Amino acid sequence: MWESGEFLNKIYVRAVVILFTLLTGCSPILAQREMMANQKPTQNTTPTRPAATAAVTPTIKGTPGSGASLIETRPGSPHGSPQIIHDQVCRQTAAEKKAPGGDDFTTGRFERPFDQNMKYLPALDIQRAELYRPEYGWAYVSIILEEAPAPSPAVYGIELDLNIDGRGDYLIQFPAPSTPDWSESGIKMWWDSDGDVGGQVINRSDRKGYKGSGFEALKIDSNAGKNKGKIWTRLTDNGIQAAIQEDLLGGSGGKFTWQPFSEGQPYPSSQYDLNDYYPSGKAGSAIVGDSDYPLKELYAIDNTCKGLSGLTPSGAEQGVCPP
Ligand SMILES: [Ca+2]
Ligand SMILES: [Ca+2]
Ligand SMILES: [Ca+2]
Ligand SMILES: [Ca+2]
Repeated sequence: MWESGEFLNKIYVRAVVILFTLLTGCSPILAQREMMANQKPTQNTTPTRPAATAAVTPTIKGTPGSGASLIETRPGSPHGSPQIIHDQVCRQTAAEKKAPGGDDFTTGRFERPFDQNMKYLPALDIQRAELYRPEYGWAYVSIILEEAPAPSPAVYGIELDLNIDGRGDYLIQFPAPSTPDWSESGIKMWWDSDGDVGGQVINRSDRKGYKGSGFEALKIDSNAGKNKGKIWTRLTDNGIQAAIQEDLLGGSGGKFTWQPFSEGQPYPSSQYDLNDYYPSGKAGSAIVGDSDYPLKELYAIDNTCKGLSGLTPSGAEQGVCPP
């Protein structure tokens, strides 16, 4: 649970906002959805919006009632067919100190499992990610790597966009778990409370740089005992599986995008989106022939495209994996 004072305060503020919304008939979220619904399905347009839009507010449901709920309080094992995201791997081109492709700084797609000397880091190289949503209150994300995950300070994680506006809402970070049993060691979840992640130009690098707060609110910090029980991790073959309570994702019918990542050392959550914070020349590039090659300040990082869950793509969603 959130701290009760903070939680009550949020309830009060939300109640006032909802009352105001009902009175005025003006809902920023609805307006946003309508705007998305009315967008023509063009792939390459990138709307420019002010830095701050309505932030998604974390919602927390009450503890399952006695005997009335199927929600399990501990994760189990996923079943059913996962949604799969395939990612570029760099093993074949590692000797040439380059990524074969899949690195596009402008759109925030990183394929940089290399150190600053362009030495290959297979423990950071994501080859596949999977999302299972088998009900019973949990979603499961698997990150499969070219090699067993690296120990701390490396972190792995998932960026979540809960209203699919291109601005990440939650940033989940965890170290490689030490065993195949579910544990909660070192798990953090950051929230962008003021909606400025993504900068001035959503889903694209901001040419003038980024001065915002990124993900600034720490909502889950398992080692400090803050909001435990909601995210767990375990070691799998060459990878990590995370279990996320679906309450955090809008429930079993929740719609969101999910983007797994790996980082050799955690980039501060305040620097997200990283392709807004770092100018391309300072970030460097993993693509030979690119004028920014080799990697400079933004290195030892990999991510996938954004998977869309809970709805069929209309073509209007930007920055998501191709259907
Ligand atoms: Ca990769
Ligand atoms: Ca968002
Ligand atoms: Ca941006
Ligand atoms: Ca922020």
